[in-house]
Amino acid sequence: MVRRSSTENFERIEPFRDRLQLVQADLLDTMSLISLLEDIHPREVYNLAAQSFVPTSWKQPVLTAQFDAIGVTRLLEAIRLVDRSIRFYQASSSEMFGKVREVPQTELTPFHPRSPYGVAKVYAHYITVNYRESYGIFACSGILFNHESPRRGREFVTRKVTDGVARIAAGLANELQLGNLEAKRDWGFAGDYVEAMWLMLQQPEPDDYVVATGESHSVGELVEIAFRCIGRDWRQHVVQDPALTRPAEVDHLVGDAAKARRVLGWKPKVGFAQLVTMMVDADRARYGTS
Ligand code: F7E
Repeated sequence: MVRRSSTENFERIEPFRDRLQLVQADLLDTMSLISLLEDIHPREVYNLAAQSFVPTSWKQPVLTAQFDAIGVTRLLEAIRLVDRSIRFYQASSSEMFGKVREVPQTELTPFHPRSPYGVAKVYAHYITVNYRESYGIFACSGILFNHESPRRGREFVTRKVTDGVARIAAGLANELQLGNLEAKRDWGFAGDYVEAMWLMLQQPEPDDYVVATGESHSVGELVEIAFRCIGRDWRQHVVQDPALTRPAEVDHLVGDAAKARRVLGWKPKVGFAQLVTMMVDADRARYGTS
């Protein structure tokens, strides 16, 4: 499902466009969701739609809530009205843990979101749980820690770094501006995480799961590994820009995916250094310098 736009923005799904049927509807328009479910009759719905860039959520907090929080209620209402047997996956986020109450974070760790994005995702998580408990809908909330790949948007830190490194290697830039280098994240490979999403909807009972690698690294470590891939010292190129720091930061996230491992039989296959290298290689290939 995609939103209508006068200019298409399908770059990241281009390689498999011929295997997809794209249909139009909008999370801001309940009737469009109802019509779509009636037309398609899906067995499973994966809600990955969101205003997902955390800094923008301070600039557009109401729109973020409309998409990321109320939009989920609209979709669940559409499922309730059209066909309660549709299985539903909600893309919940480790940003819900925010100022963490315990390390590592599990399905039972209390939430303390630090951005309008995180707050909206907490609402979306609980409305998913509530439609499961109220109407018996097979609704699952996957609490996914940061997941990355060469298809990641260039504004997120992993891709910003790997794209920046590839541009420097190609002689197109000399400097990379970043914000907080101390923040730590549990970064995994998106391909592994999508498998966990699918597994959640194949179980006999709906439930909520943390999906994470259990390892955390700082933005500084990410930068160091990425620059090492092109044989450069990051200190010669990285400039810190205070404008890129956030009004309230999430300092340290690390997840415990023991439940996903036990119940779903899931475990990540791609490690952190391998992920960064994969992303640098893909960006270097784009600039023709690999
Ligand atoms: O920031 C720091 C920044 O924007 C990661 C989304 O998919 O994962 C993502 O949220 C860290 C933060 O992702 C820059 O301050 C330093 O501490 O890549 P990010 P995120 O905010 O963790 C979660 C699970 C989601 O659900 C979200 O939708 O990196 N950082 N310097 C920077 N971040 C950015 N973007 N740009 C910098 O220049």
